[in-house]
Amino acid sequence: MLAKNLKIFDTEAVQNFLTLLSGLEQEGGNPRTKQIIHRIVSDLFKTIDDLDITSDEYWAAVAYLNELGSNHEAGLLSPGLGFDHFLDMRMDAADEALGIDNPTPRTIEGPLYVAGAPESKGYARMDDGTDPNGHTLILHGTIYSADGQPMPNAKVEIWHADTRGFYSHFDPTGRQQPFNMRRTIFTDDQGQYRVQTILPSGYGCPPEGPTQQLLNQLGRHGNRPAHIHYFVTADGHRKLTTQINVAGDPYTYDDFAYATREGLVVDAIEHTDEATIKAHGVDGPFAEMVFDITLSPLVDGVDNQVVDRPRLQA
Ligand code: MBD
Ligand code: FE
Repeated sequence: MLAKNLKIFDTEAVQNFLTLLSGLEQEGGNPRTKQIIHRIVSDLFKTIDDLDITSDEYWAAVAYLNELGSNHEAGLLSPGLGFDHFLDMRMDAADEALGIDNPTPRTIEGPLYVAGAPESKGYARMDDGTDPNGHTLILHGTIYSADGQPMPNAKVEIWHADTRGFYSHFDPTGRQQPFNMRRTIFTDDQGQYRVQTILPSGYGCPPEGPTQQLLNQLGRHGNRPAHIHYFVTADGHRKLTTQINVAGDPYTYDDFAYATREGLVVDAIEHTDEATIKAHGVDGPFAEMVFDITLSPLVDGVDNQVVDRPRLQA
């Protein structure tokens, strides 16, 4: 056991060591990487010093990172520790500084998008009809340009979970077909999109996984409210990444991923009368959600906030 209050961070030896290990005195490599590594390793050395992190604690953390990676949960711990929402807060602040309004707020993408979903015009059926607890949902809306005009041919990508909270391609039971409840709809001549699907359930982190293990240490749960993800892409506008929450879910305002925002909580209206059921071409009582979206314009002709991250391409 080392003596308490032993502080070496500010010594010349440690500061020189940080410069050395970050490659700052080497010719080759990437300057940006050197800058970031120097800062992060410095902050962690300082944390070890300040909090008297023990060797046992340090090596537990190394084992934890290995487990996080081998379980493919780095992208799950990230929103759980608020990094995804923090990046949104920074984009919001950048917009505010530029005087840019986002009538439809952005919110986090999450780790479960898959590129390559089936495409259609105006309308799509999203679910394959096999979820035994599925309650029919009709979800529709209009995409508006920044100046308030309906936008035909906007690309609306929608993805969501089934009634167990599982997503296709990531379903631990392997029960779902590829692209179940993942569709790309191009808006019709009136700028409208419309899908028939089922109401999703909320998501819960894998209970035995490393993300949930850490959340347990923090005294936190790992649940998300029922939600539906969107990417919206259209000419002359910035790509919008957002989600809607189904109103009334117990986790709507207690999301472990901090994605809920004002303007993104949408009522699911129940319809039971025969005429309405017939008019919507469904075979029984159903829920309806309406979500209109207004995009923000390009900044000096470019999308200054588009996010390029590794994504599964199935
Ligand atoms: C999800 O479905 C999700 O959207 C996020 C952000 C994290 C975990 C699961
Ligand atoms: Fe999700």
